[in-house]
Amino acid sequence: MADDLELRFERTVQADARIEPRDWMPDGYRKTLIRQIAQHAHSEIIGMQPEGNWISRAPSLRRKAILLAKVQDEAGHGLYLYSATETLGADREDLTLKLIEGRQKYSSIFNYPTLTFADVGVIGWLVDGAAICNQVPLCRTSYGPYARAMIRICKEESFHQRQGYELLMTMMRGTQQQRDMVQDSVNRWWWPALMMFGPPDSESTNTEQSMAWRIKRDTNDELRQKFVNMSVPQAEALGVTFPDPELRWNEERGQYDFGQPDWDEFWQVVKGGGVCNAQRIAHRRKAHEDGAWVREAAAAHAQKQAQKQAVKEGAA
Ligand code: FAQ
Repeated sequence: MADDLELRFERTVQADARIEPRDWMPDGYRKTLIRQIAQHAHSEIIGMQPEGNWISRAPSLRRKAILLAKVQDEAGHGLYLYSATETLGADREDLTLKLIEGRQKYSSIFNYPTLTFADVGVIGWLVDGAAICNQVPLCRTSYGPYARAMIRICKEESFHQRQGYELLMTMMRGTQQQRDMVQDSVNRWWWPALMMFGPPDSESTNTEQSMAWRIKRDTNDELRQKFVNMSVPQAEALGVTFPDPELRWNEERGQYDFGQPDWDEFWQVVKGGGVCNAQRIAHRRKAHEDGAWVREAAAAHAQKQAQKQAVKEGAA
């Protein structure tokens, strides 16, 4: 019986069909999905902070409205993803506690500060750009609810990327000071954006198994290369450069060669030692604590509704 279930699971995965919440799945598959989807959800929620920092100081009403909508979209992405973890038996409250107690990770990228408004554009272009590169293949991930959430998320991320690029094009057509702000921002975000794809394949602990289960469809290095290939022509069109002396077209490979990010810095940020880690978690913790009364009110309302329903059914 157990063998039959395992065989059916393997066949479904190999046929590129979807595993659904009520299907049998190996424990490791369930755990891996909860780990990855929860980290992804936490990233969307913590990822609201760096850009949220600029909502009250956006340079025009138009830019403020765009930024507000983008940050709200990220909240929505977090919620779709928490819902996907719930289909696997995870508890949202428990995941939130794991995040604020530092027991679950979120993307390293959100531990860097946003120093100027150009950072809003560069996050849209490079951070959402890297997210899209990573997430488009996840629309074909083997777990149905995650794959379906990713389709919607990718559509919205692609709008985010374009709004970032449009903001940067506007700044590049402005004054020399604005162009300098854009270049400075690109210099600060380029390497952290490359780190978003995770450690080099040789150091990645999860890739092999995740690819065998078709949760991940590409390795970290493959996606990083794709992102570099995609970003260089965009930088040229914009009129900025990337801070990498090793970056050059390799005719033989038909791809760009590029240098490696500082992996010691990456691990330090992942372990909580980045510039903004403590601030991001403290902010999330406060928002969670401040929202306790809303959750209590919602739970009390749900309980009351259930009681009313029970009385109604008893009377019928
Ligand atoms: N940061 O074995 P691997 C967004 C950890 S996009 C922190 O290679 P895996 C949109 C990894 O968890 C950002 N930790 O791991 C947005 C593992 O530790 P563990 C979120 C990282 O899972 C834009 C260890 O290192 N996107 O939010 C990072 O196979 C703008 C070894 O690594 C996703 O999460 C990192 N960068 O591959 C929002 C996409 N990289 O868990 C607002 C879905 C690795 O064993 C504004 N996730 N680690 O303790 C994935 O595709 C994968 O999980 C990877 C990592 C590619 C991130």
